[in-house]
Amino acid sequence: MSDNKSKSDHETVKAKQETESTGLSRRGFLGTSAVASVALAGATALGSVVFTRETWAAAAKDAQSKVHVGPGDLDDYYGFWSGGHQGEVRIMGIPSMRELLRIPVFNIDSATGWGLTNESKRIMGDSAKFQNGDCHHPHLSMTDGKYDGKYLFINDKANSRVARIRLDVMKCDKMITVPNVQAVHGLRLQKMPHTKYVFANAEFVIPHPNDGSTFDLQDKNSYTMFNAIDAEKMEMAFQVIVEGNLDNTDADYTGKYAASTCYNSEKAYDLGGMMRNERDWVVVFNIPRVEAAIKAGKFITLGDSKVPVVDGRRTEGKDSAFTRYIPVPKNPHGINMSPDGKYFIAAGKLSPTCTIIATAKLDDLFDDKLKEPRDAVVGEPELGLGPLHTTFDGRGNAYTTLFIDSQVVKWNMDEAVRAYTGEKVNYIKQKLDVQYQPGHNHASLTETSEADGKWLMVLSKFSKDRFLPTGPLHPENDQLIDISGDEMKLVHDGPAFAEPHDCVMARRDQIRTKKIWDRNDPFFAETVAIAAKDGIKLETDNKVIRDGKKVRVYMTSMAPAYGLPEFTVKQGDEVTVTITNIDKIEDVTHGFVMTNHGVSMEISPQQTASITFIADKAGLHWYYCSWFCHALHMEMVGRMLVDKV
Ligand code: CUK
Ligand code: CUA
Ligand code: CA
Repeated sequence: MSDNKSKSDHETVKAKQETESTGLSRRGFLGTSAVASVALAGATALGSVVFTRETWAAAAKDAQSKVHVGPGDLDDYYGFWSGGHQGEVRIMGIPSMRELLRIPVFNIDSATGWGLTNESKRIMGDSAKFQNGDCHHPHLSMTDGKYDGKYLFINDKANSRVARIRLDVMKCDKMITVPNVQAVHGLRLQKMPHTKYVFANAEFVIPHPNDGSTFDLQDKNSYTMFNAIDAEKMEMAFQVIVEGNLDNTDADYTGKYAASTCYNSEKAYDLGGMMRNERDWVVVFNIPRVEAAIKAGKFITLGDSKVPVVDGRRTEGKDSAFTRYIPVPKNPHGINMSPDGKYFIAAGKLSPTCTIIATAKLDDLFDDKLKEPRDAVVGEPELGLGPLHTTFDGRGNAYTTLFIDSQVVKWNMDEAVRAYTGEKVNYIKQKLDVQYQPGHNHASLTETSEADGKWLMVLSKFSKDRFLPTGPLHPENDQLIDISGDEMKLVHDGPAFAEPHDCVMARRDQIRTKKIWDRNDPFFAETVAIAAKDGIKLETDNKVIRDGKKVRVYMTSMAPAYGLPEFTVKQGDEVTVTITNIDKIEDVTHGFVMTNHGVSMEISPQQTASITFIADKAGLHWYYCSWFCHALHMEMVGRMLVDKV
């Protein structure tokens, strides 16, 4: 982190910029007596102004009317939030900030049976053995740089996975583990001409092969890889070996380039080592060149994996065909493509700057027509302390979170580019305090060509005093800011459970969901195929099929009764209960819980769901419907008799 001297210099610059740009310094506004320092546990003292809850409540009153979505009214935007190390995706209504639904992905979910049902276990594949995940980056598929309403993709850092959610039914339908890497972190999608690839950064450097023979990260066989996944097939497309490590990523509006930040160019294993170099870099990937090499058979594979791998490292100081490394101040974090397609913007984190890389210079960069890679940089605005992520309003402004300053700074991109050439121009438009320590921020439609500059979400990592105390563990604070006018206005505090790293917002007309399931939906097609082999017609049959020690119980459900009020099995049998909900009425979801067996699942209208368990306890066991479906929902029950053997 910067030393005291450079920090105080920076503070002066900051205060000056505020006064010049907005004519209203927040210090001046509050009076110096209100200025206090807030210490962040275990970190630097923060030069932040403390607002009281009362001040904020008064200031927010007018703005609050904007977020009020009355009973029965609908929100304008869908928000998709990552659940962080909680492992799920959450659907929010914006601007009301009402939580609409949760989509279990990398977690086990008791309500829907995700991770318990056979359908979800098939989707999770080999990784179904893991009961945790750590998702950061939810992103929506695009056609022509606009959301197409098909899929949401999300990473799992904890177990190196990428999952896909179908937006028509809001269920995870594919999940893959990225081979030969550890910790899939940054994830972004190809925007043009459509989302053919999901780009996913593996963060940590590991030895290859990772067979226990070495701990050494400096060896040339220790590296990490940039990964491209075929978005439609959800299979690995290719991997690119890189120098250093990889953090965040984004893609451009031509479909040609992706760029990632690297904070550990040192390939170090500890904090001091990772901060040793004055500069790390942004690595730019030339996707058509990678594709051409693979097509020409110029690739390797690693271990058991058949995924084509190309080497994007330098050899004897010379860049590979596939990559260019652009030095940026040490330990950058977020990277974001502006909606006009002009700039990749890398956030400085340890540097108070963002680095602006012009996409117009990338062809020359790869054709070696620039004197040096830094010539692709067209701006490096000084913004404040701890810049982490940037988002855009589609009117030429960028909004960068300042983790250490606990602020969002609004700045003008073209003015920052002009300032870099020496012109006297103040690109800082406003700084707004947020509560507290923001990570990602995200403006409505910001990562599409339709960025509309209406709402800004700021995902604050600390909530401290903003909510009723909840013990040592606090919620995060997702703050909604109105950016439709010249000035940013905070309008809502939204407590969130651990830990939404990132979110996206789509216009409500861009998401088209099904009201009930199609009987031929692929989500449960394999279960339907098994039933067909048993000669079962799922919509009408209620039958028990014995197959050695395996028993398959088929029944329907229709409010308020199961097709089978009882069935009998033998102790030790492996029982699969398959239920088809023949209700056709929207919203009439049934459940199935076998008491004292760890069995629970959702069966929505026209869905088939199945779950397998061992009937290891002789006796009578009640099963019941867990989703309130009818006035006689409590009576929607049945009994399993397990014969003692
Ligand atoms: S990361 Cu968490 S605040 Cu995973 Cu996108 Cu920056
Ligand atoms: Cu069926 Cu409750
Ligand atoms: Ca570093």
